Amino acid sequence: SLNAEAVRAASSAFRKPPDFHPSYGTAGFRADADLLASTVFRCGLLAAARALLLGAHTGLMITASHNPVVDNGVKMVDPDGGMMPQSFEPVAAELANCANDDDVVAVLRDRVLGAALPALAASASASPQQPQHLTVLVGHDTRPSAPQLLAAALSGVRALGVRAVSCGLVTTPQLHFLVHAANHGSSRAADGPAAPQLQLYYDTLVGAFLQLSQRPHAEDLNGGAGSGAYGSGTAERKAVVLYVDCANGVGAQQLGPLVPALRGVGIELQLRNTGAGGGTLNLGCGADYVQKERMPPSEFGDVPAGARCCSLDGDADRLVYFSPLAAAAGGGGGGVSLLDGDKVSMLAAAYVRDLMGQLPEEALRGIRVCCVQTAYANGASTAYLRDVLQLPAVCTPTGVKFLHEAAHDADVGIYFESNGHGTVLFSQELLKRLRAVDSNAAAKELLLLARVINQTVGDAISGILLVEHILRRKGWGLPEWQALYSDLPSRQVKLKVADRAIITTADAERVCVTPAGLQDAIAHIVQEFPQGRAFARPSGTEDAVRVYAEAATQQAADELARRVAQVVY
Ligand code: 16G
Ligand code: ZN
Repeated sequence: SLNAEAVRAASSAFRKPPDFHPSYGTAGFRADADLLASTVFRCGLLAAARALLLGAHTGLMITASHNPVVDNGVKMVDPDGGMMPQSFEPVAAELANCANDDDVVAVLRDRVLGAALPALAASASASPQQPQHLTVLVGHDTRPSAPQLLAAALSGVRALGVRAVSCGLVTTPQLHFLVHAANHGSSRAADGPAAPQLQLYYDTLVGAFLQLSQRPHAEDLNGGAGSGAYGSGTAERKAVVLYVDCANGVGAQQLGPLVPALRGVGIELQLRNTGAGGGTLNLGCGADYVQKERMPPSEFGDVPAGARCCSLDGDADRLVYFSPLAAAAGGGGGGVSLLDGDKVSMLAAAYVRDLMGQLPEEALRGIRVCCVQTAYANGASTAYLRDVLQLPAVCTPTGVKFLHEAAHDADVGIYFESNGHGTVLFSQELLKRLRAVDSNAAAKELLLLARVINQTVGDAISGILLVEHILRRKGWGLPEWQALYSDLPSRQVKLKVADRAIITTADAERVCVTPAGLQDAIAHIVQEFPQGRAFARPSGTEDAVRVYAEAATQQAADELARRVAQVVY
């Protein structure tokens, strides 16, 4: 069982800074990279322990996503490619906070492995993955602190006698995909994930996308009126140029294989902020910057107004589209016309709904389509969903783990946060039904879409393929997509407060429960603003309280945010 001596010895090389008290935030541990070696080492132990407990391969991703380059972080990936269950987070935090090596051993033995290890050993021969075949896959982004933290992660995994494999530089969604693939083996994965199988990732996503590109419009095939615009093959289509802001992150390299593949079907990717130009990760670029600042990123100075552009974050799990606006007379920055996660979500929802409408009734019986949003979803998108698409909507707290879980409850679960993180999940039951009627063109298209769309976690690369496919099918550019609905003007404010924990919320963060009286005060202000909506919530990633407000005009939204911030403060 647990080799306490080996764990203690390995642990002694990764001391926790005495004043550092890591907490498991919305998406794992995140902090200044210099503080994190012990945390990442212990996450290595934990990922290995979970592999032993579950008898399956697990993963670790070293990244701090859209945060500054000096930060880093670590996320745990479970055998199904999803995130570690929330019930395990307190134990992870406890392990990360141990003051010394003996405590690390004790928490690992008593709180993590517990009585399960002997039981597991007894059943090992019946288990599909014997302990010696278990692997923890470790990936990282482009941060300079990655090599040192990678070494800590590998050391943690190996201290429990589990094999550790570095997947090298990968996007977060690629790592999730690889872990899933390792466990849900194609023949290539059968011998264990010794060589990371990124090729499988590209074959799945891009392969399905290319098949979709070559197919005529489903409506045409099913005998509908159709526009005929796509029925005549790909040859005479005019090439689309898509400028991609890679945030000087890992997406730049990982988008590489897409460039020739997409060129072949008339989509020309122009990669910017690839890191080659000397730019800094997430600085003045990336999805978070574009979405929050509403400005074109660096290296976009020569991109014409109205051009089709998109922006990834540092680990390529977020995607927003935008197009630069013409600069104001006098040379002021022109801002952008933004198509955020809500717009991606509604585009996907509208399209999925169309296709579902073309399925035979027996495929649809009892099948549920649902859109998952957070309080940040623009009110106009929620109204569009309800009034135009007439699809059920669910609101969850901020954080992918909540949206993902809710989306899993439906047969098609469409979830995106406004900040661009999200995906579309298809249930096994629906896939089975679709396969049974796959002479139906819409069914075939949905089956291919389920392969284009990363089923484990939101994925910017997969998102680009999804959006480009739908736009092509509809014959739309960004203006037509933007015109699905008009966003209500909104404003976000970040407040530094003494203790953000005094604010607690309910109803998916839309209502403040404490401090007493705050919600009444907010509600009182909101009612003064036509189409007004506002909420305050403690950040899950920073020591701050965030205020969101939307209203009929930008001026009103700004004013509403200011007034709400005042009562929070
Ligand atoms: C993290 C979350 C993101 C969420 C954001 C909120 C994941 C993978 N990422 O980036 O979903 O929107 O935190 O940050 O879950 P906040 O709590 O500071 O507003
Ligand atoms: Zn990210």
